[in-house]
Formats: sequence, structure tokens, C-alpha cells
Amino acid sequence: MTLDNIKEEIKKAKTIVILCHESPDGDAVASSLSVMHAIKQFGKNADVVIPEYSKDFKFLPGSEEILQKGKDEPYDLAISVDCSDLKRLAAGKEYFETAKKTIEIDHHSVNSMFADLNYVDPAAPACCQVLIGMFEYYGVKIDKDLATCLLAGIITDTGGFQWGEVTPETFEFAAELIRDGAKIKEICRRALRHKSKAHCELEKIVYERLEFFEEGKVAIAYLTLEDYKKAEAEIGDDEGVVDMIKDIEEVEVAVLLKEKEGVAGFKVSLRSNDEVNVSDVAMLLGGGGHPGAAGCFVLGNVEQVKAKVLNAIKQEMNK
Ligand SMILES: [Mn+2]
Repeated sequence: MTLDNIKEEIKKAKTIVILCHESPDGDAVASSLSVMHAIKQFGKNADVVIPEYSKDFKFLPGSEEILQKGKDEPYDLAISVDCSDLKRLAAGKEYFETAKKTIEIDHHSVNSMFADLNYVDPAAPACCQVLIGMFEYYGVKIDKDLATCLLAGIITDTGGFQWGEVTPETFEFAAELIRDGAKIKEICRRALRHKSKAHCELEKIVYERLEFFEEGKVAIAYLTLEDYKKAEAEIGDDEGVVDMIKDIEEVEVAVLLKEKEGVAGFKVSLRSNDEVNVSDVAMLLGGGGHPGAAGCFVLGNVEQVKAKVLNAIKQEMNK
């Protein structure tokens, strides 16, 4: 069985690296740290390599051990978490491709099964929830630090139990993690509600730029590199801005275009309430994600990118 094989590989490996997708969200960072904590219980150490992530996740236990770069020599084992395909590992790709053995643990429904061993549960609302099941099977002890990481992943990927495939089981897992000592108040305050001043500046700009299409069902706004500079924004400061657009009356699909440095194009964040599968929209444009939250990268200036995205959304709406 895959789970037994995964454990076998972890036990065999002398050097292990843990990787997650680029622009990591709370679930990606928390999943990486959770696997690191669990591997320590097997009497091993693993390098967690995340080149850049939001300071909002620095409260997660173990984050001080996160490395920006991994070792020069190939790892015996690379473990990818919360990532649907090799391309999205971005900077971590080289460690993954040179590793002797590879494992991926994920919850994205569209997954390219890119590792030697793939453990993917698309029914789980967060990668951290997939991990809980694995850890239970392995008899990993859930201490306070591990519980905090696991709950942080679930809470951030579900927006505080609001979206994704939240089931009664999710609440049962959460209850257990709180019994194990997970710091729920701190998670909610720091990873969910906390806003930097730069974030508020970006919100202001986005409100001013909002445009509505398809009888108000589609709302689009954009942020340029100039805006980020003016707002003195750092990595992660635009987190949650697109969700705020989604909450506007009658909006079914929220779109935020974020200009990317060094390439003539925009990162596109898509959110949907119920009617439209934005994972399919993102796939039309070469990206991916979940039915309610997805992303892609589109080349062009604001107007061109807007037109391309709108076109893909219309195609999906008329399906
Ligand atoms: Mn996730």
C-alpha cells in the first residue's frame, strides 16, 4: 500500500527535502512543517525549502527552520506537499528532479501524479487534512506544535471552515487538534484576520478599479508593480484581496490580476461562489486549482489579459 511504501522510503533515506508550490499559502507552509515535525518522530531530519513566503506564517512552529535553498548534492528523497504538478514547484523543481526517490502528498482534484509515490485525496479540503489521516496510520504523536501546523492548514485553506470540501469530519479533526493543544485563536488572528497596512492600501486601489461584467456576476480588478511599490507591499500582502471581491453582492466570479515582475504578464487569481468552476477556467488558460479557488499566469497588458480571462469565464459560464 502507498502509505507503507512512503514510510519505507522515509526510513531508508539519509537526506530528505520537503517542497511546496510557489507563492505558498498557509496550507502549503503548514503542510511542509507538519511533515518535517512528523519525520523527526521517525528519528530523522528533513530540510524544508521555501524560497519566499508571507511573514503571516512565521508564527507556525518550526518556521525558523525553513531554508531558502537546499543542499547542493542530490537528496535521497524529495517530498512535495500541496502541489498539483511539477511545474508549480518552481524553485523546488531542481531538488525534486535530482532526488533519487520522490513522493507527493496533495488534495488538488486535478493532479498530474508526478512523483514515484503519489498520495492524493481530492475530497480533503486541505493538504493538512490528508496528512492527519497519514499520521494516524503511522501512529505519529500529535503534539502542540504539530497540532497548530495541521489546524493552520485546514483553517487557511477553508477560510475558517467557510469553503472547500468542508465536511463533518473536518470539524472532528479540528476538535481533536484543539484537544492536542492547537492554538486556534492565534491561527485565526495571524493567518486569517490579520491585515497589514500595505494590504489595506492594496484593497483601496482594488475597490477603485473594480469593473463588473456579465450583469454583475463577474468582478475584475488589477494591481500593477507600481501599486505594490506605492503600497510598500511585501510578499503575501495581497493575500485575501480577491476573496474580498468575491463577497460583493451578485458576484459569482472574482478576478484579481497581479502584474508579475520580469515578465510582461499577470498572475490571475480566481474565486467563485458556487455556479462557476474556476479550476476549469484556469485550466483553459494553462493554470489550475480548486473549483472555488484557482490561478494561472497570462501574458499581455491589462486590457489583453482581462479580455482573455473574461473570455474563458464566459466559455465556462455557457457550458
Ligand atoms: Mn492546499
